[in-house]
Amino acid sequence: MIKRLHHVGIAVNNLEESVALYERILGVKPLSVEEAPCQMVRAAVFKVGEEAEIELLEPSGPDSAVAKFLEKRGQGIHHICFEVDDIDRELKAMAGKGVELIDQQGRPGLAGQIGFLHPKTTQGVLIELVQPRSEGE
Ligand code: CMX
Repeated sequence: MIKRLHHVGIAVNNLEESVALYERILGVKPLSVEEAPCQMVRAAVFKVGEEAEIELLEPSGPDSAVAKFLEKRGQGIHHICFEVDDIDRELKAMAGKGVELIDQQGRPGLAGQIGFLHPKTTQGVLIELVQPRSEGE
């Protein structure tokens, strides 16, 4: 089951500059700034109200998905992410609905177990699903 919009991922060239901009826009400091080697990014996460987050993503290597995106399209919205209760079940369900999967199964990501749907079958929008880590994980 899809539970809510979890976050919007934004590709940026310079994390420090973008963090300063979003601090001014949102009026809060980021919850975290961290390396995610598995995704080849440095990421800053801001809470937006009670429900959703903004994830600023700076590539940490030239061959990363975010580096390729920046090269082709420049800075901007990179993906949207929905929270699900069971990542493997939801990925399977999406495949059953004819949506092409990038990840056949959940894998570790910034926010928990994640999986991506291919933008070519979602009208040009990269969609991530996340099953957040449970407390203490
Ligand atoms: N949103 C929409 N379309 C995108 C896209 C994005 N974020 N990234 C790439 N595309 C499009 C490209 O524009 C291109 O379209 P055209 O064929 O019409 O030109 C097509 O997808 C292929 O793009 P590409 O540059 O050749 O890139 P790849 O095929 O090598 O990879 C993708 C594209 C989406 C499969 C790859 O970026 C991927 O696997 N993404 C998932 C992982 C990811 O993005 N990780 C970073 C996020 C980190 C995090 O949040 O934790």
